[in-house]
Amino acid sequence: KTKKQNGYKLQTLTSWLLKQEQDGVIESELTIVISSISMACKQIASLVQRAGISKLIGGQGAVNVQGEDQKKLDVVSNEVFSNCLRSNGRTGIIASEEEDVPVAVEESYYGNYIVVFDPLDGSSNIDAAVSTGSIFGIYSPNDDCLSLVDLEDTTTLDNVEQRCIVNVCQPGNNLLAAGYCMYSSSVIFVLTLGKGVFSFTLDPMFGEFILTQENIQIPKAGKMYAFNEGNYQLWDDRLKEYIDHLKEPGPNCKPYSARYIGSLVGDFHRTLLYGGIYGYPRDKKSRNGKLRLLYECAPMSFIVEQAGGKGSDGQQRILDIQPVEIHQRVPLYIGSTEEVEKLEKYLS
Ligand code: AHM
Ligand code: MG
Repeated sequence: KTKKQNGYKLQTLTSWLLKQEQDGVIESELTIVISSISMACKQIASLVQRAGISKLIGGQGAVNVQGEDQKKLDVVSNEVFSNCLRSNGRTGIIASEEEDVPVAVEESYYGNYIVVFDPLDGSSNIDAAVSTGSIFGIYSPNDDCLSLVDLEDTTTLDNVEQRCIVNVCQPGNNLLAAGYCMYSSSVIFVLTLGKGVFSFTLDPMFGEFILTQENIQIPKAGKMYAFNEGNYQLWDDRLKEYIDHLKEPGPNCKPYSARYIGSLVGDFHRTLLYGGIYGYPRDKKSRNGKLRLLYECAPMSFIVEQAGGKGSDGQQRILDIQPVEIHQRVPLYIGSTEEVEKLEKYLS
């Protein structure tokens, strides 16, 4: 009887966060930051779902019925994310893929947390209604960094801007929380507070994220690989050998299956649930790969490690890398522990 009753008990993201707060996993202030992010994700989900229809009313580069310029969805998503974070009163600095430099939140609303995010990753998929996602990471301000900056020194960069850059450039090891929201056949919000990985599905009937998976563990190994093989000829020979091995693993072994959406959130989410490996390597043209350390690779690596997997640049743990600039790129290999370790052996 009790079991059946529990089956009907839906837990929302809000009530789950409050429980984490009660259990001492997070501070109440962080709950507010995460709630505002989930609010931004709900708004972006609705924008993404209506993308085709909005285009009919006024295409990009065109003027809509109110006479406003129609903006690209990634620009609008950035505004939605920034506005939610600026108005929560708990965020101090925000850094986005869409902004050249991190920005300080206006003093009246100033808080302590630093939020890094990619508001709409994989947006080239939008026109075909293929999965996209938002990615975020949350840090507390780094006091060591603050003391490095002479706030009286106006001869270098603008003070505020410099303070922001120094504060944001933290290794993934310092992350307090990270997550993503996938806009796909379902809208799924995946979150870690450094104690396991939890997933919430947006219930379109109630407009609430409902807890659907607790303590997600990535399979130790998995026979799916997700790389953009169109770049094969530009890759290092050792990487080519690794990929060739996946296709021809030996006489009695089945080859791996290729799966590639070209949308990090979607490719990562599948890898998290089914196991395998996702990779965006460096190549002859892009010496550091394509993906950004701060708001793509580090949050995803924090999540994968919390699920028992690995995130690597081929040599070292992504979370150990100290960023030197905001939009720094790094090669990324992420997924099941055994698969990432196998790749590291090939590259070493
Ligand atoms: P974006 O931040 O400009 O959207 O680019 C990131 C995306 C990832 O979602 C995806 O994994 C990758 O770029 C795909 O790149 P490619 O088309 O080179 O395979
Ligand atoms: Mg991106």
